[in-house]
Amino acid sequence: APTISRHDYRPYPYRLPEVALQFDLDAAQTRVRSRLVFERVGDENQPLVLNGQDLDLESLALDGQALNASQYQLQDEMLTVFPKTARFTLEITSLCRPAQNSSLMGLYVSGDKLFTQCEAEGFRRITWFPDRPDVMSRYQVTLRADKERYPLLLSNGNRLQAGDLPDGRHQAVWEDPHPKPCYLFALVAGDFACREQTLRTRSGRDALLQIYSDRGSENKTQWALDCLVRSVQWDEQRFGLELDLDRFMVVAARDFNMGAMENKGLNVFNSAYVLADKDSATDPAYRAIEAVIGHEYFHNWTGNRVTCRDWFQLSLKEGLTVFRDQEFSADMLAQDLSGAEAASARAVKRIDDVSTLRIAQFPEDAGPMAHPIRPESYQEIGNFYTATVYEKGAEVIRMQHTILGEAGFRAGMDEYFRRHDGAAVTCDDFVSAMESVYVQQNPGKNLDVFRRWYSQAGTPRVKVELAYDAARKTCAVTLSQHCEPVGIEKLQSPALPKPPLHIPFALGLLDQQGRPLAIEHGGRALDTVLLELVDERQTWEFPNIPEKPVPSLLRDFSAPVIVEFERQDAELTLLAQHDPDPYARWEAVQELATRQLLALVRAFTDGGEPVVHPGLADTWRGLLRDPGLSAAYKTRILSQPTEKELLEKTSPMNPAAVVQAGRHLRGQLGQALAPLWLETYHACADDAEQYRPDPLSSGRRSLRNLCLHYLMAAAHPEAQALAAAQYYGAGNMTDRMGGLSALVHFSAGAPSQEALNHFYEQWQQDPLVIDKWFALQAGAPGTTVETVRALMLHPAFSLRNPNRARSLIFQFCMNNLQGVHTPQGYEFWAEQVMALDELNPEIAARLARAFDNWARFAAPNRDAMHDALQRIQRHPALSRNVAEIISKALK
Ligand code: B3K
Ligand code: ZN
Repeated sequence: APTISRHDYRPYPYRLPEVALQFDLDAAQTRVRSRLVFERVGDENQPLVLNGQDLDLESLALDGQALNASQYQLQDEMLTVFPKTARFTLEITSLCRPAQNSSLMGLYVSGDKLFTQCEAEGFRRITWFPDRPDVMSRYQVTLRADKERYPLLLSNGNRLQAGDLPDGRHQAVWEDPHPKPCYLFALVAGDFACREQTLRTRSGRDALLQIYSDRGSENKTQWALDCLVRSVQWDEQRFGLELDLDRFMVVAARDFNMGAMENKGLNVFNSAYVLADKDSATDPAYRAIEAVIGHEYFHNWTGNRVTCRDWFQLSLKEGLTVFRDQEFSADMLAQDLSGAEAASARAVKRIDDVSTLRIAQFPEDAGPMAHPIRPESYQEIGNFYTATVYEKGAEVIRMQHTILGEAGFRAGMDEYFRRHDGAAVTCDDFVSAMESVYVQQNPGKNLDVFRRWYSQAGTPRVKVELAYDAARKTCAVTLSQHCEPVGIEKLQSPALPKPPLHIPFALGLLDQQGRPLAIEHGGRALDTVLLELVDERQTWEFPNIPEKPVPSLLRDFSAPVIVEFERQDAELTLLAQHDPDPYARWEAVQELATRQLLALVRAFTDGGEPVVHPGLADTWRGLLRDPGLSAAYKTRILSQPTEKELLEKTSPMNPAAVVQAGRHLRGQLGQALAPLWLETYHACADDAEQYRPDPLSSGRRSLRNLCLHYLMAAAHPEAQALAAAQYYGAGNMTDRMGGLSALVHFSAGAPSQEALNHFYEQWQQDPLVIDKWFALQAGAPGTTVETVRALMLHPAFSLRNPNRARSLIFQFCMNNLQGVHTPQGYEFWAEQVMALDELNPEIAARLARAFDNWARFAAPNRDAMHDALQRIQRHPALSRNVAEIISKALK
């Protein structure tokens, strides 16, 4: 497949201000008539090139004159016509086949309904069109369909008219007043339940907010609607951004490739991010719904009002919108709190986001798919909806927020909208808007060095050196940065030296008793200073430091980097007890646990004695007892680093030893603190009937489930009975899953199987709950390829439903290290990638990335993974999506 390069961007030679579409909807065959009025921008005689995929062309007319086959070119998914005038009308009639479209891009069938997904390049599966984000048009859309089968016909904007047609058909006409690129187009047809409310926006307009779901699910949409209301209000309060529509619709779809899609005024959601009630959704699912509802709503300004010029700019909208949804979630957690309590509540969200970044993005940035947040090239854009573009992209926005401060960032956002509202722009345009504020704050400086974050891949390392001068009472802090070549950078020879980045590094200093020391910096005395590292190496000297300090580094994870600093466990223990920055305190505990786990990995690899340092249990005990810490925070700080994070730190990678080490430490910590786990378990019990998904009670539920896991890991005599009682007696899904997961993870055999059977019987009608049932088994320690193959034969399994495929196949291949890292595991994975690729290339390509890091494993695993990759590569009919992933992995 051809490689598309960022530098090859050329503006489209035509404007397309008005688009009229008419759909005769039918699952087997849908007829689309489009009427497009083009206006030439540049030189004469420029051919008009339209994209199309899996379409039949029925007719084509230019200014009312039918064109015959000699008057246009139709080849390689491109339709070319040769207009003679500067302004002309093109009328196209084409056919597409939704029922045969298993890719879930374009117009497709889910259950008995019709949905569209157009981002990034799905519109070309609906009709011939300039399928690129810099062509923005006003749409008028007429939908016609059988009235009984499709009683509800939705598209973007406002419904102008609706009425009956002959033969049991009906129609609806929609008009979207806002110009948009075609990737934001949507239509939905079918029978739905609706929950709605009107909301007065800050300028006093009434907007109708609606959540559509399958009939029978309407009792599960109140939370999503509440989240939508809070999203609208939050964007007004924090960013001064108001809803610009009379109605805002969210529709839940059972079959959906990603989380959700921000189509203008008509968001289509994976039902997993809409439906929730206490009996079927866990606390994290409630939080995820809040985040995704917020995310898609916030796109209305960051993405839709101001959109991307081309797909290389994807992080312009995604990084920024992830940052906004992260802040929204943090603000919701800290609602009604102040001071240290609010900071700690926000830190819980920050810790979760940093963990996601480290688990998903750091490995990506070190592997064959490494790319800058603004990629330089791609073969298939669908492969670049990555943790780098989204999560690292959000960190790059967050650094700008950190550097400018809240008020400065807000001023930069205001400037961004002032300059670019209604336009399709670049990442550079965003930084320039922020820079207009930065130069006011820092005369003579600019963000040139900062801009390199957009063009450099890899996770930078920041080395910290500390020199204390007891005589002068000064402390000198030296930071130096380094970033190894990654991915394709390594193939360039000679490897280009990577210039330094602009890294905001937040630092605190504690005395030897753990009390904060005031740091004099920039004429002020502060607990935390923000050092702006812009050179390869810089030193800052702080006066009046009375004793040798203990540094607290990269507070609040102020930059997406790896910190290198040599220090004793005792210093980490001090930070674990006293660091007033809740993120850095958590990080110190993670570092202690990681050191312990790596020592265990070495012991299990070399056959040494697996010794657990008693000091670690003491630290754990102190934290568990600390009355000043919230339950939600305790759950994070007392959780071991994940197997995946640990695996990244072994060389060569040794999954078996990593799994063994994790299990050993969990058992030891479980035993050492058994009475305290038990006491905390009971202390966290709530009246389950009073369920609310609020931060405090969900924090208690999460800590209670953590206690149960440690008790099970310790094989505590009461644990099994507690788990069973919790499972069978649960009053909400969080408690129920906690009990079931404890049984399935730690008690092989009858109790676990009985509970699983019971669970299936109870919940078989609810697909989202059955997804959890598959996922739990796919991730369980005893699960092998045989187990998974048997589960695939279960009548409830289907490869066609992405949620189901993710719950079983992805969960096993990507998260069950013990189960998958065998020759049979790799073979199974290759088989499933190829099977999925025939149905849904986008989903297949995600699974194809499971062993991106194969080259870092030891010999037998590495060779077997390599064989499996080659097997996929030899497959005769790979999609462009999977072909790109596999060829990069094998380079
Ligand atoms: N913008 C969508 C991405 C969908 C792309 C799928 N190929 C989801 C989101 O980030 O909000
Ligand atoms: Zn998004």
